[in-house]
Amino acid sequence: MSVTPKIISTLLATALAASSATALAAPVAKPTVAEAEKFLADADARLYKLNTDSARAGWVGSNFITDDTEAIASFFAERYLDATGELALKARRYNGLKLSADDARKLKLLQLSLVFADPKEREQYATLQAAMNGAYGKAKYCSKKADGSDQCLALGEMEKVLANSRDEAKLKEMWLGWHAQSPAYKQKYAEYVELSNKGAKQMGFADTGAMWRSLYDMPPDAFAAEMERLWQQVKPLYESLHTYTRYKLRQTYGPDVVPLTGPIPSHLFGNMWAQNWNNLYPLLKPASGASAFDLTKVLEQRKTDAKQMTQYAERFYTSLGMRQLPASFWERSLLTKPRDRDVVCHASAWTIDEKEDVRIKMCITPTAEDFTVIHHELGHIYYDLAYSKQPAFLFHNGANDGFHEAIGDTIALSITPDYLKKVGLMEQEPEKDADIGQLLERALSKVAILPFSYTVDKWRWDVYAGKTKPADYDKAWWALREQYMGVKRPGPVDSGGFDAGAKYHVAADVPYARYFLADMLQFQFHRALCREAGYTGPLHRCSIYGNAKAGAKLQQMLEMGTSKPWPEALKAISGEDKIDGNALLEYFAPLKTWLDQQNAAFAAAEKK
Ligand code: X8Z
Ligand code: ZN
Repeated sequence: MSVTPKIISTLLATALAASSATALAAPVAKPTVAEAEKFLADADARLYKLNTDSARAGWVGSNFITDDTEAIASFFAERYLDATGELALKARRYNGLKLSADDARKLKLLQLSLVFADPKEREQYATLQAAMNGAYGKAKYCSKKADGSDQCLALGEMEKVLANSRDEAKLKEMWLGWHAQSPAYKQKYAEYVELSNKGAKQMGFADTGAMWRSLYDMPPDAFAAEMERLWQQVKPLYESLHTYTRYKLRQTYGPDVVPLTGPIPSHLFGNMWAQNWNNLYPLLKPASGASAFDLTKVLEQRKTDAKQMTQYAERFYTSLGMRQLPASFWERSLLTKPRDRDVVCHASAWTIDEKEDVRIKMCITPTAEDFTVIHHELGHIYYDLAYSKQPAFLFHNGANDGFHEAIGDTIALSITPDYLKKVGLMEQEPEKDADIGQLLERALSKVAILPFSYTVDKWRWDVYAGKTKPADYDKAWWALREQYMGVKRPGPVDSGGFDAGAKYHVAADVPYARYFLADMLQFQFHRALCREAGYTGPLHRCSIYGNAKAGAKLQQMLEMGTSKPWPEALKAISGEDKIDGNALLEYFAPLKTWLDQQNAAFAAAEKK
């Protein structure tokens, strides 16, 4: 399933046609196993067909944002919702029958859907979703230049300033400029939340947040407790990184901008959402033990184009024994930002027909960050291709959504200096003492994101539960950012604001806990695949590039799709059956020791 329709199919569904409501009300005989089997086979075939139509329309809607394509995308999304809702209700009839394990799982998956009793509400829900997606893709910050002319900047341009500038006033302007766009669709979001909750309640969930938390083969409360357990495991590492970053930011921006205690202003982290601090590496790198190598510089100097960037990633997967990407991938993907039209640039992976027609949509630039993101996106694609062998469409999905997000990141953990040397991107011999620098750079994306990826949905769970009302959206958002991330808004918090909506996944209603889980899982996968490859050294130096044995192990799990509960998939690759932060902590252990030493020295110096 492609990223977008997958969300629709598993999470958001749907409508109850009036006719099926009537049919359900009539007394019916107890169904047989044979009837259930036929129902499931028919449902699978019907959803498969509708999914293809909806994926195609969604692709066009995100690639050419106009009122017409938005209407077409929402039309097909709605038809899909209609079917998933109807089938979710009908599926209840077969609960309690003695079915095969596969069929019992299909029956359960079918019932994880929204159900709209009123077709008008379903239509409104799909319309709002397409409209918010379009609004996010089109949003621009416009200001007057010195000569009086208007200058309008798209998100990508503002992100570039945040990544590279150290001019505090400029950073603040970009940050506030982007966050001034989302209030335009705040009202729509609030309405959408109400509708979505109605759909979740029809299906017996407390609200949409509870339905999201039910997607992990455990009760929703148990899932929330798991998330908290995982956060507590990794929190000390985050705190060490945050403390070290504070000292370095104080040196750069001064004590008036960066306080000694309390939250740090959010616009100083090199990223619009302060979720990835990679761009701060030049400020933060160790005085010794830092690699002089700069991948962005090499990619720029060589004028590496978007297709070549993608080919580097493809070659990693084929080195593991996986297939080449189909020719249609290269013909149909969008790899660069078009000059003449609005598109949703946020990277995504799609499968249109659940077979060979796979594509990505990404505005690739020659940077180290995009080099990683392209490996991430192809992870989705290779997962899609692998589980397309599952006969049932209902099993065409990741073991859970965290698995889907973790595959490409697992591969990207193997982008080590040795690997870059092997593929000719690094000319000199990799330094042997650059471990701390390398680990710090990784931590700036993998550790920095942890409280962010935990709390995006913590915020939404409360919004969907009705605990956070629209007038308090920003108050609650910033309370979480301050408490967990230690960052604050670079300006007053306003009851009319909608800062959460400045994040793609909120505007497009894509759940986010998946990235938190993926952060843990990718280190578990990496450790398991390195072991499979016979590697015994420190985890951060391991690259599985070219190792067919590790590739086969990964492929075997990918082919399972969502046919089994996720602990079985995790067992197949790692022997473990719990998502756990210990592999991540093991990977970063040398860095944790180093950070704590640095922080102790900084604290002593502050005291003097
Ligand atoms: O959205 C993404 C991917 C597409 S699934 C590019 N990521 C999250 C984000 O950008 O917020 C990857 C890491 C977190
Ligand atoms: Zn992804």
